[in-house]
Amino acid sequence: MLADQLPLPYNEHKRNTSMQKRIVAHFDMDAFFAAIEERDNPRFRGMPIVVGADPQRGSGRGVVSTANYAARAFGIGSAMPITRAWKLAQLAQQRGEPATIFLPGSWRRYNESSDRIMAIVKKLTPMMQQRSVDEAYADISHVGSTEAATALARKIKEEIAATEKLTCSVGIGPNKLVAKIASDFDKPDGFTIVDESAVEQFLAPLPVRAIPGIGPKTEERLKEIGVATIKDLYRQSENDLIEKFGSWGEELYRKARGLDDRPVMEEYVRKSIGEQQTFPKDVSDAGVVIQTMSEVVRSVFSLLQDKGYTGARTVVITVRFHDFETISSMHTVKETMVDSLTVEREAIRLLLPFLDMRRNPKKKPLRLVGVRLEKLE
Ligand code: TTP
Ligand code: MG
Repeated sequence: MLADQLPLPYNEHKRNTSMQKRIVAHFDMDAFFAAIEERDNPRFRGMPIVVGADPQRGSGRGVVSTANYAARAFGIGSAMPITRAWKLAQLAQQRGEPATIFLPGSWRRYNESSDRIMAIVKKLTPMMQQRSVDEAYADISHVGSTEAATALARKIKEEIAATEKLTCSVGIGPNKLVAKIASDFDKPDGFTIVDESAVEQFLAPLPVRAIPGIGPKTEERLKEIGVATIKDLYRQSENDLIEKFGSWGEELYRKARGLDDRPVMEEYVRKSIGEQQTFPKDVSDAGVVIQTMSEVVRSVFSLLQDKGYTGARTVVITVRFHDFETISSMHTVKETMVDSLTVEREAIRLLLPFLDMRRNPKKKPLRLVGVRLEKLE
């Protein structure tokens, strides 16, 4: 009865769980940005590639966006400081490995590729939800069996490979949680099917970090109570977990059992476009900061036009000080801003207080500025 009053996606979901077996697929592109670079630059094929900040021969700032699997073999990975990646690449080269190629990355190409991939998934499985630039869930319960789900997911994987010349890893499970863990299980180019009856067996030997949401902090705290694998986590009582982690403990208890009833649904995706720029050195000179902000705005605005938008109504600026304190400030205007100069003016107006006593009384140098445009038209 209550179900009748719930919004449609919940009704859908209720029906799926009560009348038929629920089957969810998760697709995750392999080394996405780096794979695109490898595809688009035949001379780089097979070589270790890192996409991210400029390493400046070891004195660069910023982080690795991603590395292909050849570079991961050297220990390089996402979010690592670029200086460390450079060092690891140097060490590998000294061991006789090939030189690693560092690339700045090109969001435009990555977005275009992402759009085409998502369109393929959507065409073949309308009940899909994009999770990030290179990941999507699809509820494919309607096919009725794990075998049929496997065939459909294979078809999607093959179509992505044929049209986009990129591989992805696929996970199939009774819900989003298990599907996601499964897609991660055998990367790259993997295809992992976990039937409802095999969930606990599949999860048991995996490290707790395999559960999305468990990062280094939770991992460390779980270690304190002797929990390293999902099997160890499974053995904890719900009360003990709640005592230690509060409501997060309750979730951990469910996750260890592979339980998850979040529906696959198209989220309201907030459309926004943004970029940021880390200074080569921390900057105190207001002129330099303003100049850089203008450049970032121009670049973001041209990206916006390339994506087919005419303008935006909201400007969000971000500043990061040398000590990593990061602050955003935003403004929404009544009339859509349809030229770069208007956006620039707004962005700089928002920026100025961070360059004087108003919001920067200690005169802290800046490390980074960024701009994001929202309410796109
Ligand atoms: P991921 O899917 O996390 O990573 P990946 O596709 O590079 O590698 P994997 O084979 O393990 O899936 O992220 C997708 C893209 O998002 C990635 O190619 C680059 C970008 N990204 C960042 O820019 N910074 C980050 O910290 C992470 C994790 C990803
Ligand atoms: Mg990926």
